[in-house]
Amino acid sequence: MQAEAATIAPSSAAELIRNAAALIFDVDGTLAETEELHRRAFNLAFAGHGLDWHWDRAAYKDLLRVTGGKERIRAFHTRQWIASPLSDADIAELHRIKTAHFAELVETGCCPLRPGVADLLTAAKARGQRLAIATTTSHGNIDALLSRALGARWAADFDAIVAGDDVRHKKPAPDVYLDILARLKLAPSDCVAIEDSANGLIAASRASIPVLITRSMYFRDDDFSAARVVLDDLSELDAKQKN
Ligand code: XBP
Ligand code: MG
Repeated sequence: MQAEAATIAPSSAAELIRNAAALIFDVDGTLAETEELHRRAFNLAFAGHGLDWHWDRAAYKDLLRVTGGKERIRAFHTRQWIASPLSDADIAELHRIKTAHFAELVETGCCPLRPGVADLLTAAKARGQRLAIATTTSHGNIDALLSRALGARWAADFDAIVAGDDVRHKKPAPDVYLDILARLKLAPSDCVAIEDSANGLIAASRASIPVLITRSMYFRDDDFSAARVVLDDLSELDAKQKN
């Protein structure tokens, strides 16, 4: 039985968001449901590389416990009983090809922002709140997704952006969140992290940042008991603000 979110009801979620000096957004699963595109991009890269690997949704759900695409490929490779040796350089090249496929898939427009995301970004900017991104994915993937969703000048609205390869340890380590706090020169309690996964919740919590969870496709049944609030998506905030 999963414990419910600890402290506040969704009705106070809007207040938690409004009172923060900065909102720190995760990307994959939070801003957009990108993991299906990542999964397709991995499979296209494997096929193009002559590997008979195919990650179906069940396999990918399990592999998503490993954060970082390169680390995920290595974890899968290690589990293969019979596998041709893959060096770190081989994996980096495979991941580069995967990232190119991901950008092509995003460009088709089939991965819009999740409900409530655009409205929250607009409302936060109007309130003078600062915006940041703390993610495991790459700067290239962030740019592909947000250029398509928010236009070419999307980055001008964000005060700090920290991606997976900017830090030594990816989520659930707190590195990306600690880096954001240092760049914003804010205390953790002045911020709210918006996440979708247990790894993201752990990472932000280790940086002492309160977390709002929006349930996503692959992490719906993760344990979010340490979150301040759990929503199905960010459009619930808008509904709460209207009451
Ligand atoms: C989710 C991840 C990433 C993506 C794949 O990142 O763990 O690894 O699954 O992207 P987030 P890469 O912290 O935004 O939820 O292949 O670029 O790693
Ligand atoms: Mg995520």
